Amino acid sequence: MSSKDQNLSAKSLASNVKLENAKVGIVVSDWNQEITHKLLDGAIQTLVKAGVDQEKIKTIHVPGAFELPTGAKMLLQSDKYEGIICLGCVIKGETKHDEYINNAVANGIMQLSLISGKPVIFGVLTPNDMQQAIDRAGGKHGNKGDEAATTLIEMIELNRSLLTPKKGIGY
Ligand code: INI
Repeated sequence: MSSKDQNLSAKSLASNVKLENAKVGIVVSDWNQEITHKLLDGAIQTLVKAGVDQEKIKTIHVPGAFELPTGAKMLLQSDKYEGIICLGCVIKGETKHDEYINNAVANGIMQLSLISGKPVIFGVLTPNDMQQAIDRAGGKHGNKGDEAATTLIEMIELNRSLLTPKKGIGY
């Protein structure tokens, strides 16, 4: 189903996952902040709803989406967080600027996640125009920040389930 017909937060709203005792980081880009701060609100709301203590959510701000991977790396280096959400909004312009930023950010976030072994979630909108961004930041297509938080919760749960030694398994 294309996003044209889909509320992208439907999955998040249906989720009953609970996450106890988690410390998580959020990196938010302040470029297009009328959008990205709505993504931030959605992410925090979903984390809190899932049982994450608001005081255990560390939010840092970076100037633009291009700086998201560096911000995420700074949080990961502190070794305090089980996972990170990166939030941004890169709106298509007249040049290919957006493509360079989006590719670099997606690659940077994936590399960080693979190298750290921790979830680093790509919560970056890549719309063609401001209306598409509004639709995905609490508008008719839901809130991508909410969706990113649900993905983080599921990935932390998965990581915990694999790290916790199970009785009777000798390896
Ligand atoms: N950063 C964004 O997050 N969104 C944009 O739409 C955007 N545009 O359009 O240029 C943008 N540019 C800034 C970029 O992310 C870096 O902050 C800048 O290039 C400095 O490294």
